Amino acid sequence: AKVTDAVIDSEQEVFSSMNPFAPDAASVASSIKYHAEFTPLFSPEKFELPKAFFATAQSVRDALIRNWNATYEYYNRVNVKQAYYLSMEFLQGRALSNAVGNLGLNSAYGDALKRLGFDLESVASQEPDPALGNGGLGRLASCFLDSMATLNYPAWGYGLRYKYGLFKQRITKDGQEEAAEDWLELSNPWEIVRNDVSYPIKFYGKVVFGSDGKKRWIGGEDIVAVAYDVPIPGYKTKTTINLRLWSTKAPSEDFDLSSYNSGKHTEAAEALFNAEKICFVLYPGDESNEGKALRLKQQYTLCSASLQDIVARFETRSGGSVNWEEFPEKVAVQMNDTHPTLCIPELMRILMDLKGLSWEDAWKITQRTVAYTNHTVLPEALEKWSLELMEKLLPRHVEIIEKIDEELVRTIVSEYGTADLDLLEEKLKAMRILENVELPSAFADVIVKPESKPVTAKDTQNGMKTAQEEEKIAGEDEEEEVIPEPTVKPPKMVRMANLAVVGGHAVNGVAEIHSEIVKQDVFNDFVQLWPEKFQNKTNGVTPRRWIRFCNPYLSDIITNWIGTEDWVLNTEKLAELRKFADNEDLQSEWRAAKKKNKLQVVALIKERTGYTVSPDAMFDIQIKRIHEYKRQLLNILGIVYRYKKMKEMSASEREKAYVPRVCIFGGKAFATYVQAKRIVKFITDVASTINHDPEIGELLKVIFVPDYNVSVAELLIPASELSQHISTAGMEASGTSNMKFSMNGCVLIGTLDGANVEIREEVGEENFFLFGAKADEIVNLRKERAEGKFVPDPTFEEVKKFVRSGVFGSNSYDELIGSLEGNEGFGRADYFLVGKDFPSYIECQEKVDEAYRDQKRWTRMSILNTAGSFKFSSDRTIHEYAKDIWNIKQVELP
Ligand code: B1N
Repeated sequence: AKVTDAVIDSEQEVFSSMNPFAPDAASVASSIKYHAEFTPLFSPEKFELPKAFFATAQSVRDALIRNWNATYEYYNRVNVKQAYYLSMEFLQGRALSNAVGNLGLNSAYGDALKRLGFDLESVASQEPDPALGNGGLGRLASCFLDSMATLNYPAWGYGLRYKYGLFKQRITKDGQEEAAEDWLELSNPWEIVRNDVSYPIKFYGKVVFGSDGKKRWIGGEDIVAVAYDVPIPGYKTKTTINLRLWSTKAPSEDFDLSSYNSGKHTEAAEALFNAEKICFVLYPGDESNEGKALRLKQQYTLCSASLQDIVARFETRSGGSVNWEEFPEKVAVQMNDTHPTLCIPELMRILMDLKGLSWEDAWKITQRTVAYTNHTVLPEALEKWSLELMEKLLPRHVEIIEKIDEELVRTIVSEYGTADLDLLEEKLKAMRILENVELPSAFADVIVKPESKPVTAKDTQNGMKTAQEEEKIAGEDEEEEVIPEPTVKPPKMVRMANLAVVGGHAVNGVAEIHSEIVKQDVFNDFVQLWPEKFQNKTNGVTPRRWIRFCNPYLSDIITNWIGTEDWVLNTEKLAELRKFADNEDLQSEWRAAKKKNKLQVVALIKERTGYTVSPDAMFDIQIKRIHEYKRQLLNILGIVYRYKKMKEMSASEREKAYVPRVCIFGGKAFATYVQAKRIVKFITDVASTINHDPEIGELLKVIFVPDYNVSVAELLIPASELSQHISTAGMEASGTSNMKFSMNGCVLIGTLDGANVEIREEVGEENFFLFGAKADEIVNLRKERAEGKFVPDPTFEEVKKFVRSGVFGSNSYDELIGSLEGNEGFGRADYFLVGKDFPSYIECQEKVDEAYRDQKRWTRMSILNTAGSFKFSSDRTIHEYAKDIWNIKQVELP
C-alpha cells in the first residue's frame, strides 16, 4: 500500500502525554505513517515489511527519547550517584518487541500495524539481531541494562559500536564457515548519533614534561570517538537509561586533500581508514585472548572515551565547584572482566596530568571508583598484554602501571618481609602486575637471592600452564626432558587481572562456586592481603526478555495461576507455582504451552536445516559457544552411544527401551579454534547419518541449528524440555542459559559447576539430573590420568571404537577421538575428562528417559524448575551490585 494518507503529525502530537502507556492505536498508526513518509531510508513508492519495521522502530524510539530525556534531566538535577557498566560486549538481541513490551504498548502497536496491513510479529522479525558480543559475558551486560532501567537505578552502559557483529555462521559439508555480519547495512533505527559528544583519543607518541613540571602525553596518532546512544527502556517504568556506544573516526583535517588531488586516493584516506578500522569488528574470541594490537586500541578507546565523558559529566553536575574527592561519591565504574582494565591507568592519567591531582589523591579516587568482575578462571583467558606493545601504544599508561606495580611490590615486601626470600619471591611472582620484569630499582638490592635462577619461558602465566603448553608437555617424551632447558628471555607482560585486582575496590566472581575458586585459587595471594575486596555476585537474567516476552504461552499460564503478573518484577512470586505442581489442570495447560513452543521450533528446524522432526519427541538442547570445556563432545558421544545401542536392538525392543528424542545443538566456534570446529563437523556428520537411518526414524534426530544467536535462543529455550550444562566441573564460571532454561520449565542435566550448583539447590535435587566428577576432584583426576592410572569404562571404549569404524563417513576423527586418549601426538590426555564422566553421563541419561516416560512426573519437575528459578532474575543481581559494590540508590522519576 502506498502511504498517501499520511497524517503529518508533529512529533509532539504523536504521544499526547509523557505517560508511556497513553498512546492508542490511532495515534501509533499515524506516528508509524509519519516515519514511513518522513524518515528517508526507503523509497516512497513501496510500503513493505522492511520499511514497516523501520517506521515502527522510529515511532517507538520517539517514546524512548522522551523518557530518556526526562530521566537524564532529573538525574542531572538531583546529581545522583551513577553507575557505569563498561563492557567490550553487549549482546542486545532484537529491540522492538522488547521496547514495545516494556512500554506496555503491545496492543496499541499490534492494532496500529493491523490497520496498516501488517502484524507486529512479522514486523519485529525484520530486525537484524545485533551481535555485539560473543556469548554469556555480553548477554549478561545486556540483561544488566534491562534490570538497571527496570529498577530505576541511575546507570549507564558504555561499549563500542562495532560495524560488524559476531560473524554469521554457515554450516557446510566441511563444517563451520564464517561470514561478516553486516548488521548496520540498512542502518540502525535505535541509535542516535551525538555529533556534539566526541572525545579525542591518542595512541603512540611520547611523554614530556609540561611547563608546570607535570607529565604530559603527546600522542602520535589522534582519532576521535563519537557517541552513539541507544535508549534502554525499563519495564513498566518511565526510566530509560542509555547505552553509549563509541564509534571511531579520524579528525576531519586528517583527510589529505593534496594527496587526493594529486591522484593518491588511497594514501589520502589512510588516516580515515586507520581510525575507522578500530571499530570494524568485534573480536570473536570467547574465553581466549587474541592478543591483537587492534584489540588493545579498542579497549583503550572504550576506556578513554568513557572516562572523559564520565569526568565531563561529573564536572558539569558539580556546577562551578569541582571537588575531586567527591568523584567516587558520584561515580561507580564496573569493569566487565579485564577488557576495560585500562580504566585504571586512564583515570589516574586524567586526574593527575589533566586535573592536577597528586598520585596519592588520584590513586585513592581511582580505587574507590573502580570495581572488577571476573568471568573466567581458564588460564588462557586471563588477559596479558606485551609490555613492549603497550609501551609503544600507551607510553604514559605504562609509566603509571609501572608505578602501581612498584607500590604493589612495596606492599608485598612490607607484608612478608625479607626473612623468607623464597616466600617473598613466590608472592612477587604470583602478584606483580608486570611479569618477567626486573624488580623496581628501589628493591633490586633488598631482594637478592644467592642462587637465584634465571627465569625460563615455562615459568609464565601466573605459574599456570596454558592449554598449548599443556599440550606440548603431554607430547613430550622422557628423552627430551633430560636436555637442559634453554634459558630464553621470556617476554615482558602486563597482567591485566592483577592490575584490576590492585586498582579496584571490589572483585567479584559470578556464581558461588566460581567466586570460591577465584578466592582459593586464581587470586588467593591477593585474598590474603585484602580479603574484604572479594565478593560473589551470582549472575541473573532478565525475566522480561527470557520468559515474559519469549514465552507468552507460559507467561499467561503463570499469571493465571498466580493471579497476578507481578512475577515479572517480583520473581519470588513464581514460587507460588509450587503448590500447584501436581494439579492436573495446570499440568495439562503447561504441557500444551510447551507443545506450542515446540511446534515453532519444528518450523525453524525445517527452515534452517531441511530436517523434519516430531513435536512429540523430547527436545533435548545444548546451545552455547563451542568449547572443549563445555563438552559438546560428551553430548554427541552420548548420542552416538545411544544410536549404537539402538542399532543392536530389534524395532520393538528399541521402541520399548528409548524415549524419542530430538537432540539440538547450536553455537559458534572461534574461527581459529581448530578442535572446536572439528566438534561442529563431527556433530553434523553424526546428524546426517542418524537422521537418514530409516531404522531409527523418529526415535532419534540430531540437529545442528546454524547461526545461533539471541533470537534463536528466544525460540529454542521455551521449546526445550531437557537442557545440557555439562562442563568439566570448575571450568564454567556461571553459565546464564542454564537460568533461562530453568525459568522456562526445562529440566537440566548437568555437572556441579557454575550456577548449576545454585539452580539445583533452588529447584530441588530431585528436579535436576546430576552427574560427573566434582570440581575439587578434578586436579587429582588429571594427575592420575597423566600417570597412566585411568582405566576407561568399557562403554567409553565401545563408543570410540564405533566412531572409528567409519559409521559417520570415511573420516576416522583421529584428532578428536585421540584428544580423549592422550595418545602420543594427540595432546592433552582428555584434559576435560570426557572419558571419566562418560559412564555417569550415560547412566544419568537413562534416568532422564525413565522420568520422561512418566509425563506427570516430568511436568511436575518442569513446573518446579520455573517455580524455583526466581533467584536467577538479574534484578536480584543488580540490587546486590548496587548495594554491595556501587553504593547507588534507586531514583524514581517524579
Ligand atoms: O561469562 C558468563 C558466564 O556465565 C560464563 O560461564 C563465562 O564463560 C562467560 C574473553 C570471555 N567468561 N569469559 C568470557 C568473553 C570474551 C572474551 O574475549 C573472555 N566469557 C565468559 C557471564 O558471567
